[in-house]
Amino acid sequence: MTQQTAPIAIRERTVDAFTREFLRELNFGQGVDVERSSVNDRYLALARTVRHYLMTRWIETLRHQWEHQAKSVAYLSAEYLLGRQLDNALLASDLTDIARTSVESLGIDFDELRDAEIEPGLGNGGLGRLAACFVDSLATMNIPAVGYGIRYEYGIFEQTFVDGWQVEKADDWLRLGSPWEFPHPEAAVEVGFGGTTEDHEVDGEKRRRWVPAWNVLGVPYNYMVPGYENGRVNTLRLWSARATHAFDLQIFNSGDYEEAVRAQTFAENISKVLYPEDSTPQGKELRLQQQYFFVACSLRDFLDRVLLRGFDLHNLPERVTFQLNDTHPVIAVPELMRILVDERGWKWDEAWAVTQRVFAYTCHTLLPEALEVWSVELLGRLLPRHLEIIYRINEEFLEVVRTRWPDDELRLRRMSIIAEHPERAVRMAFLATVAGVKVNGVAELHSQLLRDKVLADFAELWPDKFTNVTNGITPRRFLKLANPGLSDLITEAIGDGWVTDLDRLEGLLPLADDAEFRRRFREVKAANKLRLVDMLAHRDGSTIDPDTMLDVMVKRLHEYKRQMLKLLHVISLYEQVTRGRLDIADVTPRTFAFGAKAAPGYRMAKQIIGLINAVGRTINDEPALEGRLRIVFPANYNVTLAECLIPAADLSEQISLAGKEASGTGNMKFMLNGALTIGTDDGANVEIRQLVGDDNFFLFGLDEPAVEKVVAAGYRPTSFYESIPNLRHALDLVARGTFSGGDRSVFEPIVSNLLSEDRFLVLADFQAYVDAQARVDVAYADTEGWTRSAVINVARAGFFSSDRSMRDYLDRIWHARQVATRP
Ligand code: B1N
Repeated sequence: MTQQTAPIAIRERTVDAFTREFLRELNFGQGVDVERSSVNDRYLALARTVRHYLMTRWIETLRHQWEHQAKSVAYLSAEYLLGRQLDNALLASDLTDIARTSVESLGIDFDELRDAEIEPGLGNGGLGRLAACFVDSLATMNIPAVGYGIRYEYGIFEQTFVDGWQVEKADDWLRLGSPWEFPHPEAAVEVGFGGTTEDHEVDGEKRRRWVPAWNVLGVPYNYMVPGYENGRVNTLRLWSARATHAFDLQIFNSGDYEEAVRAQTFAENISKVLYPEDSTPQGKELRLQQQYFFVACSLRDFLDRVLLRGFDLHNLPERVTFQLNDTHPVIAVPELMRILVDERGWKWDEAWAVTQRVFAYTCHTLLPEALEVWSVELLGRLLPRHLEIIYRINEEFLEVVRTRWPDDELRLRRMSIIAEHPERAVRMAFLATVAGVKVNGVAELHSQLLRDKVLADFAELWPDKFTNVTNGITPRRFLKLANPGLSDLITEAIGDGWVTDLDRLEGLLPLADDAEFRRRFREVKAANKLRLVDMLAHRDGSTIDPDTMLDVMVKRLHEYKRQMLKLLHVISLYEQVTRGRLDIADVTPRTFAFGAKAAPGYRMAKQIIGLINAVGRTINDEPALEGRLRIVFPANYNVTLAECLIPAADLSEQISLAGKEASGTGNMKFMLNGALTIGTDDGANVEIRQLVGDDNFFLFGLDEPAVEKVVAAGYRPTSFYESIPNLRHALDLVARGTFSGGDRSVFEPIVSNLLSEDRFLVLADFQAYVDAQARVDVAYADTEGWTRSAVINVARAGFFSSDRSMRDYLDRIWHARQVATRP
């Protein structure tokens, strides 16, 4: 290669220079002048202008990474729930003020441009948002890292309500153009599917190889991941599927035009749409295609890069850790084996020794139905060579088990990577555990339960393999961007170091006792509520009263998260007031906010959404409750809405059944923004409570051992129905059709489920929850005491920075080092 030239100089950071660049983008990029430009023209021009400022840094980062060949982290994730990019790019490059002044000097409304951005919703919920927080932290901490994933053409569906029922609309997020991506068709890679395996000879040696039946092209799209004011820009590389030309032509030449088009459609379907299942993946063929597609592209991409430098792949563990974000990318394990053994002719043991040292696995669940398995039939059809490799990995693994525990057939069957019932299937979590250097859970309790229950046999075999890394959230997006009022107040009090060193929030602790600080803290909260009122009015036409307590439950709809528990509490209040058993004057005025998408095929979840909206219609129309109790359920909860809703919240609902929520990350976002939590001893709630203390957290409900006991003893929900009158009255109201125009059948499945099975012990925890809500009311009535607790929550939230999570991954799993971009 010839000598490298320096990237063009960083652009002048002045309003004039910015304006020139912006106008140039409008004129030459969009082909319009200012007067005739649409909001979208202006948004695109603004985005591209900001992009230019980051470009030099990006090129420098890449060059530096190339020159130093330091150990990198390759984060493999099927989901990245990024949220809007413009604000974050402006923040990272410290251009917000310049951009605003510039755009406004042209008579353009800056905020209107920010609002024009459609957020890339390439994830379902917590798992995808976590990946987005992690890449932000890695860039901010100067860690050489690349995120790999899928560029879905349609992200998480847009939720609408029709008569209160969820109706999904396709999320065509690319429709107005996407200024943040850089396609690289010239760097496309080919991925095979289907076909057969066979023996062949290379230099007199017998080898196995895979002969795929068809190929698909993976086109990389690069996205900038700017670090916060540190001059570093990492890369997120998302793959888009295309048909290979060779393949098209072959069929086309045979005269079968329709078949050629069909093949094209097949290929492009692979990255067409995100599966909208959170926590409970369906074993769909296309999903496995997606997983293999992005993982094969990513491995090839990474290996090609290091090989260009004449790198010896035997040293791969010194060069990279592939972090597996849940089991979705686990097919990477047999893929790497295939590359090393089949393509490069390595001995099996040699290849396994390397493979075992480059992967690490993060588990995100405890629900048995969420553990991915792929039927042997499907795997064998789609990836026949990979199935053979998995069989061999399993054979050798079971030998290890046999040596350790001779004559323990039961254990062998329990631990086998291949399940035999109800059908032969590959247990991806087991494969990941066998192959990974480390296996981590995402909160202390979760990691403990992984060791003790879900993966207990493996923990007995390899105790040192298991570790914990508690999740985190990026303070850049979830405090600095989302809550400018609180950010400014904090910075005024303790300086701005907290943005990259969140433990500094501890400095706020003494201010919890400072009446003037508390007053200003409340002022910020009140202003955030007004901002929310405004947003909801524009977005959904809904009205809320900013003078009431804002009690929020936002997260995916799942029975284990127990939106029903909160709803029963609301129904019970309504029932007691309208029946005259409770004086409305004694009820703390509250706005109950819900936000939740249900997986389109999850019927019970959709029923619950229908019920929340139905109850909302009834109580919001009830004159006796006017100004006191109200439900709001804005449709299409997403990152953008979270950024407005969370800073306004007073009370954070984290009420999953203990032992079911792996971690939760919404809980951390509320805490960081000064909401108090009502919650069970579950996931990261446990750690939140330890940090803020019992006086500043409303704990209720069964803990995990108690849940186990209740279930083991034969849980009978009816006993609670019978013995708790308020619970009975609330459920009866639903059963009688009060919220469905007298039609009893509409919500019957919810009622009968709660009364017969109630898998997640809603009824068992009802009374404890209601009692805890009474404690909330008492605490809220003491305004100064409440604010004090809220400040303590913020002050103690430093631990939940995703920067800390990254440090833990570095120390416990990756052992990569920070590398300054500029020496
Ligand atoms: O991952 C989050 C945790 O904070 C949550 O507690 C956990 O529920 C969530 C299949 C998942 N676990 N599993 C998924 C997502 C999509 C999918 O197709 C499973 N999401 C979680 C971050 O650790």
